[in-house]
Amino acid sequence: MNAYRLLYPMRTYLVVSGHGEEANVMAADWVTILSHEPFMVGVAVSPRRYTHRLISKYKEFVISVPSLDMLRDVWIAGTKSGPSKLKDMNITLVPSMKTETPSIREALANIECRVVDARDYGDHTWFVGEVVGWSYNGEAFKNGKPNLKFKFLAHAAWTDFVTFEDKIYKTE
Ligand code: FMN
Repeated sequence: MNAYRLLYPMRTYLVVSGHGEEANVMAADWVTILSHEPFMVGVAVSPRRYTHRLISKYKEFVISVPSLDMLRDVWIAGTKSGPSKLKDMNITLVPSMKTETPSIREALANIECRVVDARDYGDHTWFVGEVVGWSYNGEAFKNGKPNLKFKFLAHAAWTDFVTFEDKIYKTE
């Protein structure tokens, strides 16, 4: 068993890179918030990914938040390589607010990033993005928090995905 699975379940995201004919989408679990002000996020991308080439070239990426309803597309994004996979997917790429890299209309949110740092750690590159724009489904993020009815996606093991129970446990 891969020891990194001890950190699972993890959320699964889509990373959009490139634009026009070169636009590409891959699945990524290894995504995190790094700073609130300014808002910065990081994603670990293997140099073997087509996405790595596109982020390195354009210095931008968009983190899209899929729902369980997008699982088929997430799986294609995470198992096929290069922009040709988009013709097998049911997503619509739409212009972003601030980046040339497009957003995904069907996603619950799109977080537009400009690369401010890229550093290799072992077999992945850690791309740090400053968030320059975002868009989201207002029903999926009502009253400033995620609405769990929208089935936010998480990853348990290679082919196994889960979503959150629609129940809130309060601390007080
Ligand atoms: N690859 C990474 O480099 N980083 C990740 O965080 C990552 N997470 C993944 C999560 C899931 C659920 C799946 C299915 C795959 C993940 N991958 C990750 C693998 C890439 O998504 C996969 O190699 C993809 O085919 C790369 O596409 P590309 O070559 O078009 O960029």
